[in-house]
Order: sequence, then structure tokens, then C-alpha cells
Amino acid sequence: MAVRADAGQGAGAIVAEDPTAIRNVVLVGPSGSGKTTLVEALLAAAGVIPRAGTVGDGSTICDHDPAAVRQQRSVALSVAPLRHQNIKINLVDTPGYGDFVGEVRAGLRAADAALFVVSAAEGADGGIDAATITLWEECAAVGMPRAVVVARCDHQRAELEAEIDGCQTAFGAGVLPLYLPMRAGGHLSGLYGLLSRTVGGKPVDDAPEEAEEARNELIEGIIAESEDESLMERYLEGEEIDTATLITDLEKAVSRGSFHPVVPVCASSGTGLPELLELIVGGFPSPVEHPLPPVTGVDGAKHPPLSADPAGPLAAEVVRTSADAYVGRVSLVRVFSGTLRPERTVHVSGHGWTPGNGNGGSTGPAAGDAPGSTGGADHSHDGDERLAHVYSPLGASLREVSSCVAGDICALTKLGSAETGDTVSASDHPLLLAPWDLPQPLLPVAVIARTRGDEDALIKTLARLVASDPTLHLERNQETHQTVLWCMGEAHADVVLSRLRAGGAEVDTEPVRVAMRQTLAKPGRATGRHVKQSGGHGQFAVVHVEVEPLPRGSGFEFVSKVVGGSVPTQYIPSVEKGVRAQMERGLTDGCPMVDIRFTLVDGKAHSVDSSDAAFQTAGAIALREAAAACGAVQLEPVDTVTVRIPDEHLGAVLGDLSSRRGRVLGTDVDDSVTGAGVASGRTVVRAEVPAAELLRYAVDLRAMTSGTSAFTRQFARYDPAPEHVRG
Ligand SMILES: Nc1nc2c(ncn2[C@@H]2O[C@H](COP(=O)(O)OP(=O)(O)OP(=O)(O)O)[C@@H](O)[C@H]2O)c(=O)[nH]1
Ligand SMILES: [Mg+2]
Repeated sequence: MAVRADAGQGAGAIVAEDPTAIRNVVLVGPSGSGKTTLVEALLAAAGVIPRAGTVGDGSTICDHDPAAVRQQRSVALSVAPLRHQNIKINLVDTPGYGDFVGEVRAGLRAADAALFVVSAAEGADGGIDAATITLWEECAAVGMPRAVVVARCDHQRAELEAEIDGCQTAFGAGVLPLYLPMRAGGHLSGLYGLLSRTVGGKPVDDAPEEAEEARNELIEGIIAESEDESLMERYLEGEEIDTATLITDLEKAVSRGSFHPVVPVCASSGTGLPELLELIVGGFPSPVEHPLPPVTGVDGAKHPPLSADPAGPLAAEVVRTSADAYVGRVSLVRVFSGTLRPERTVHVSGHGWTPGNGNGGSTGPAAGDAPGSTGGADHSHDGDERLAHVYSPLGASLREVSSCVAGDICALTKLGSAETGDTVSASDHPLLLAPWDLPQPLLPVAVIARTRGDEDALIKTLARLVASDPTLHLERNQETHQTVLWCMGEAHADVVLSRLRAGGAEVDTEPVRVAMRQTLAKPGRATGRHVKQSGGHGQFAVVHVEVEPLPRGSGFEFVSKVVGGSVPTQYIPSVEKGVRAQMERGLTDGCPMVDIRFTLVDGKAHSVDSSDAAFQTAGAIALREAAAACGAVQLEPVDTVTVRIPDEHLGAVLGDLSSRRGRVLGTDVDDSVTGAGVASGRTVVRAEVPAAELLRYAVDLRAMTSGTSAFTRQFARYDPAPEHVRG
């Protein structure tokens, strides 16, 4: 028995005993295409739930997060298993909205095959956006098996034939329908199987007109992909190839990722659901056939590749972390190798990701350059933890199981240090799985605790959120004194804020401030005089200085031209120290000074009253006096921005960059996917843009290009700020 229903505490939980009896399927596609509703319909059809809930009233298994209910769309990946023909199918629902692409990446990692769900309600193109096409291409690059589901077929605008054509145009080679829609009274009544020439296993006399032509096309497609080369010859000689052979070859081609069936479904009537389940069980690969991520020892030492073997070394990966009010931290885990059992000690290793690292997006200079920004929590951890129970997840509900074999997905609770992306392995055989690619969050949101009492809750909840969501970066800016959350977009920010509030922290947002700098407007001279000699031990230090602004990026230069000991040698470093401290503090508004040469030319000392402290103060005063005499110039950070966009948006993007005071450095063909110099229909624009103008660029660029663009940013330098942006 490969799959069984667990009795006892985990009543109803579906348990796979063998990886070959598992299919992990991720549902991806544009927001609103019907993924969550489809999962619900499949669960109801398989008897996992008594009836399907709806996204509209927030009663689905997958959209259980309060933010998902409020936003009426999925905001996180969710796992729901069902059993069909003695196979455990783990459906991994993902959000289609662009902000949550991190969840899609995790879902792809957890699964062995992908269902691209497009909507018949969107007209002939199924609402297939550029992001979905890019995802398709990425899956193609790694040979991920894929099929296309045309959902929402009950919609009155549904034009299924045009829709199927639209999918072929959008996704390209290898996309072919296995079924044609049958209609009764204008509604989808069933699917005509092109290979079997049946509807629901029964022959019909009213086959769709175009069925034979489509059948031939399908057969030729299958034969072209067949590993049996004699098949093509036999077919061309007129031999009727038997259906069983064709189905076997078709399933092999689907499993290899070279053939992509299109299946229309209607969640409300259930049409297409049995066909879809059959495709998943028969055509999609089991975890045994899916390549596993590379693995090393925790110190990076070489390790032989893993296989989906329940008896192999334990290697599992946290694909999602969430918090449950009752059980605390819940880690959703895909087991790649070995078997997870309750009440064992396991090893949990992180990747040492530090949020903010490599993130070009910083209010000030990029991380590394920025004295003001710190990465936030330290994510490097590596240690043993005790497992309590192992659960089978069904959306938010957890059912206890006695084990979870290689290839399956389960939930673990109370793994205190486990974060999304971490590897869980055996404590006596610790391993580290190579991390997956994650997008950079580029929308800064500054948060502030409403009261002092909320501060503790804010800090604690933030640490937890950052650990669970690798697309959320935390920056504590020491210069602007702001806590900045870097989010993927406004919908992501909304989820983050609602989770912060649910964690007990009353938080408000405030405008994000950009860390400015100052320099001197022109060269000049000044005197720093610190003399206090009325009673007791006095203080005496006088310095005469020359100052001048330096080119951008020069930093600070201190020169001494003192002759004849007018400032005693031991106090010259004191002057420098005082000047440096004043530069860091800034003049009045805490804005540090940069790019200045400070030359000490002369001064006076007193044999008793002069001291290190007195000369530090005199140096600081000299700088303040110099700034008062020469005037100060506000400098703002400027970033180098790289934007990748479809050519048709080039004009709009360039116009918008110039309205952001941007300076375009150049435009080029974006050949990052097509290869050097190969036209791609996309352009890459490089520009320099003041950071203050980029605060909402993530949102605005997406709106301007309908989500088809991407950008990165990297601190370049400071430039004089125009009057209206000066703080
Ligand atoms: N009539 C009808 N409505 C559907 C069907 N499938 C989905 N819908 C509706 O379409 C809307 C979007 O469906 P969802 O299931 O939330 O779509 P999704 O793909 O999960 O969207 P995201 O979570 O944002 O990616 C909801 O209002 C559903 O009720 C269907 O087969 N028939
Ligand atoms: Mg959804």
C-alpha cells in the first residue's frame, strides 16, 4: 500500500510510504486566473473536504491568511494534499500577484511539476502576462514538466478554442490540447479526448468538427517526441499507432518536460477535473524522476548527489515559515532525501543570508558603503534542534503523521531557528542544500512603533517576519534613525504590516527619509578658539585653518602645515579627531559632512591649560566657523539604476526617468535571456537617478509597464541636491 490514510491523531491525513506514489504539483499563473478555486474544487472532488469554499467569502483551504481574505487573493504558498488512484498529490497553490513572486519561487522548489493556470474569463490571451511567460521560460530552462490549465471555462466570455490558440502563441513549442471542449446550451459540458475519441470514457457521435485534424496534430506531436524512432516511420507508412502506445509516449514526453498538454477545466461544474487528475498521476513525474538540488556539507565540503530515497541521508528544506497562534512557528518542509520522523534531533542550517546584503536598494548608499544602514538580523545559524511532531498540512490545518518520506511535503512545528530556505538534515550527517534564487525587494516602507510599549513587540515580530520571508529585508538606518522594511510592492507591504499588527505591535508608517550629506560651498579660512580660563583648571586651544571642498567621493583629508610648534605635535591628532567627529555629527541637522580638505596652518597653545580635549573642541569649532563662512551644500545620494523593459515601454520609461531628475547613461538590447547580441524585444536602460526619486519606483514602474519590467539599483555617489529636496 503506497498511500494510506492515517488513523489516530492525524485522522484523515494522507500518508505516502513510497516516493513513487507522490506527485508534487505547483499551480502558478496570473493573479485571478483561478488557481485557489481550482485547488478547492480538486479537494472537494477527491473527498478531502465536503464542499468547495470560495475565495469571495474567504472560506478556501489555501487562502487562510487574514491578509489573503482581505485582499481577495493568495498572498503565500499553501499546500493541500489529496489522494487519487493511490497516489498522493500535493497541490502547492501560489499567489499570482507580482509582489509574492518569492512564494512562487519556493513553490517551484517544493514541486516536481508545474500547472500554469490561465483564465478563460480574460479573453483569448488568458490574461497571460509577461511575468507568467518569463516563469514558463525559466521552467523550460531547467526542464520542469509543465501543463496548461485553462480555468474559469464557465465564464460567459470564455472562447476556449481561441484560448487554447492563445496559450500556444504565448508559451510556444510543445503546447498542444489533449481535449476539445464539448458544449451543451452554450456551456462546457465535457471534454472530448483526442486520443481516446471519447468523452468521460464513452464514445460520442457528436465529436467536435475539428477533432480529427487536432487529433492528427497531437499524434504527430507525440510521435515527434517519442523515444521510439521507428514510430515515425510506421506512422508515415500509414500504420495506425495504438492509443496505449501513444498515451505512454505522451506521458513520458510530459514527464521529460518536452510536451505540454492544455486542459480546460471548470471548477464550479467539475468538468475537466478527472482529466486533470489523470494527467497529474500519469504524466507528471514522481519525486524519484526529478533532479534534486545540489548538496554540500555545512562547511561547503563536497557531497555526493542525493536521490529521493527514504533510506538515504536526511535532506529537507524549509519552503515556508509561518506563525500559528497556538502552535507557534510552523515550518513547511519538502523532504528531498531520507525520512523525517517525530521526536528526533535534527540539524538546521541557514545560508548566512543577511537581509540588505547585495541589495542595491538602500535609502543611502548600498549596503557595505552605508555607514547608516545595518542589515538587521543575522541569519547565519547552524545547530541541532529537537523535532516534536511531524504533520501533514492542509492549508492552515495540521494533522499529525508518523513519518514523512523523501519526496513528500510536511509541516514541522517549534523549530525555533528554522527560517525559509534552511536545510534540515540528520544531526550526525549535517547537510546544506544550495539556495534558490530570490528577487530583491525594492519598495522601502518606514515603520515606527505607535507607543514606547509597542517597540518591544515591533522588534520581536520584525525578527520573526524577516526570518520567515526572504523577500522582506530589514534596514535600521543609523543616520535617518528609521526602521525601513524593504518590500516587494504595496500588496506585500500590506501583508507585512498586518502581520506586524497581528504580532501585537501597533505600528504606523512614515515617509522614508533619504540620508543626505553636506560639503562646503567654497574654500575659505577660519579660526577655532576654545579658551576658558576663568578660575580653576582652564582650557586653551586656538587653531587657524584653511578649508576647501574636494571632488565627490574624496572623503576627508587632514593636512598639517604647522611650523615652529605653534600647535604642539601631540595635539595635531586631537584637532583631526575633533574635526572628524564634527563631520560625522554634521552641522545642525545631523547630516554628515564629506569631501573636505582641512589644513591646519597655525595655532596657539598654553603650557598648562591646553589639552587633547581642548584641541578636539577647537578643531570642531574651526569646522563650524568655516562652514558658516563658506556656506554648506546639501548632497543627495544618487543611484545607478538598471531597468529591463519590453521595447514598447521604452519611451514611457525614459520620459519618467527624466521626470525623476534621472540621467540616462545608455540603452541596449536586453540579451540576458536570449544570449549575446540576440534581439529579445526587450531593452535595458542604465541611468543615474537621485535616491529620493526612487522611493516608489518599484510601484510606479510596475504600473507603467503592466508588471513586465524589472530593475536594480546600486549607490553611485553624492551629488548636490536642488533646493526643493533639501531637508
Ligand atoms: N465562475 C467561476 N469563477 C471562478 C472560477 N475560478 C475562479 N473563479 C473566481 O475568480 C476569482 C479569482 O479566483 P482565484 O481562485 O482567487 O484566483 P487565483 O489564481 O488563486 O488568484 P491569486 O491568488 O491572486 O493568484 C475569484 O473570485 C473566484 O471566485 C471558475 O471556475 N468559475
Ligand atoms: Mg490564489
